[in-house]
Amino acid sequence: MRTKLEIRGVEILKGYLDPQAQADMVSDIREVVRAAPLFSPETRFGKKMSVAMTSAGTYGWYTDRRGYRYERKHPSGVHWPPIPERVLAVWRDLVSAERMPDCCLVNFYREGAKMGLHQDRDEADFSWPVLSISLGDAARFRIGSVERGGTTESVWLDSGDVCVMGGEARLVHHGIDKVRFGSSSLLSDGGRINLTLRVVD
Ligand code: MD6
Ligand code: FE
Repeated sequence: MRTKLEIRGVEILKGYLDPQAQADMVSDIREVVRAAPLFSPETRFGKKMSVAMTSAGTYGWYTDRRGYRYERKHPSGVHWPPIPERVLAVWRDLVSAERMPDCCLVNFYREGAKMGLHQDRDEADFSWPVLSISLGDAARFRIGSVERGGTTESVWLDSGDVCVMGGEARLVHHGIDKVRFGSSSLLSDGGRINLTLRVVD
């Protein structure tokens, strides 16, 4: 069942994708990963991220000691594959049919992976929301404020949930505390995929 939740201006659409739509999207992502293999980059502080990632679209998000940025090519030198049509359809339905996202970042969480509190602010234009799609194991998503520090609230994101971070909430701090590894049967070897769609420039 689809239900809607709002936490600190972040919209969470529980159960947006039904199980068949989730499985179809996983096969789309497997194709993206075949063209642009997952890698675990280093943060600008030189620490290897626990999350593995890749991207689709005109730009891919990238990080190393030179900092966080968008790149037109995968580290192997190939262009990022196109954003799958079924992924774009979610954006079209919930954000806009006029402006498509430039980047679909694919984050893959293996056992023990997490993501610290951060803001999505490497884009040139914050007037567009960031939309995320969760697939596979459940994860505890923490939401803070636009400013650093202060209190936070958390919510469990399950497979098929979609999250829209726009308007006043576009720059709130957020992160993944932990993944309940093996809680979903969508991915045969367990783990969690999160897709984030952004307008970059
Ligand atoms: C994740 N998500 O769910 C990490 N960013 O694995 C994000 O960092 C995120 O879910 C911007 C908007 C929505 C998100
Ligand atoms: Fe983020």
